[in-house]
Amino acid sequence: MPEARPRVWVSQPLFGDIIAGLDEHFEVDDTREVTAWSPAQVARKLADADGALVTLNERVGAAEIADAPRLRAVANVGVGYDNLDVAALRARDIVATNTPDVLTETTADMGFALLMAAARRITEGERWLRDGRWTQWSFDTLLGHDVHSTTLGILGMGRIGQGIARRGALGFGMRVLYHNRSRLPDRIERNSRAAWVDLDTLLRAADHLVLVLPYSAATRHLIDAAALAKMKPTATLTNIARGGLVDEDALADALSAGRLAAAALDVFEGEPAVNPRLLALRNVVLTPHVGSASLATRRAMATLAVDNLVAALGRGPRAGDPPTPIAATATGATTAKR
Ligand code: 8YV
Repeated sequence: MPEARPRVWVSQPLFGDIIAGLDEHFEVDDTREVTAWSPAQVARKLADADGALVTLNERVGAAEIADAPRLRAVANVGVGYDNLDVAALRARDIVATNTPDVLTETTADMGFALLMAAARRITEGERWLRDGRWTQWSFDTLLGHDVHSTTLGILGMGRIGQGIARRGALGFGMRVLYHNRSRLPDRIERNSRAAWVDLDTLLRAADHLVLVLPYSAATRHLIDAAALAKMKPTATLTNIARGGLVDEDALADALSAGRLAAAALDVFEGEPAVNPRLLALRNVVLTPHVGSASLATRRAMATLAVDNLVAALGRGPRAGDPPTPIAATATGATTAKR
């Protein structure tokens, strides 16, 4: 009897031609429409799967794998993996993989775009114009804050943080400071034109602060009222990492009281729901978690996730190639992982 092919579950529609690469190795249970799977539904899908390809929408933890005796690999489409309980997966010898590197430059582009949009009030200006409020050119319309020659602060100096640092230093003549739990080797600091400072100094010195650090229980609400109070009232805050890093009510307080000039948020604690206080503010740029959303990069992410699943389940021409396993030290306040 021929050996039964492993079964894999693909939790969301990705690119059909890329997901088709799974067909030659596996029985594929794919998903044709964007679906909000409940934890119980995720558990049911995993129950008879050997592997799964999931996105940030699906949490996979101890409860979801409790009745999944065959599960051997979970390939996350994304570099952030706070949706996976890596310890629970490891305890069951289930390989967990993510998609670093392929999204670095695209996500750094987006971080910089958001920083500029907040500093120069771009989306606010567009809304104002579309609302028909531009009736006369005036000298002081929508005065913003400079980006060039200012101090860029980066919190979490992984690959994406380094990409933002290079953009700031080389493209905009910015002084770049960063904070990371551990200081980076000299060579990386030199390449990024960035200097390590402690968190307090970073908050006080940055004209534009960008969050690019991993989210975990240890970093939840790292940017709270006390942290925001240390920032310059002329500063901007950009978050392209995970919404839970910021206490959104404290941010709304600071923005509405003029204690912070502007913010740009691509991620939200309860996404896709957005704190209504943020929606009501004019000095915050809001985008729907699209940091890595260029066509080329999303295709590269899907391809890498497929390759990871094939490799982790030991199939196909790449059988035995190492997948991209999630790093061994999965948590930590400001460890570079992105
Ligand atoms: C992904 C992201 O689109 O990579 C990440 O961590 O946040 C995004 O780039 C998302 O994870 C899709 O699952």
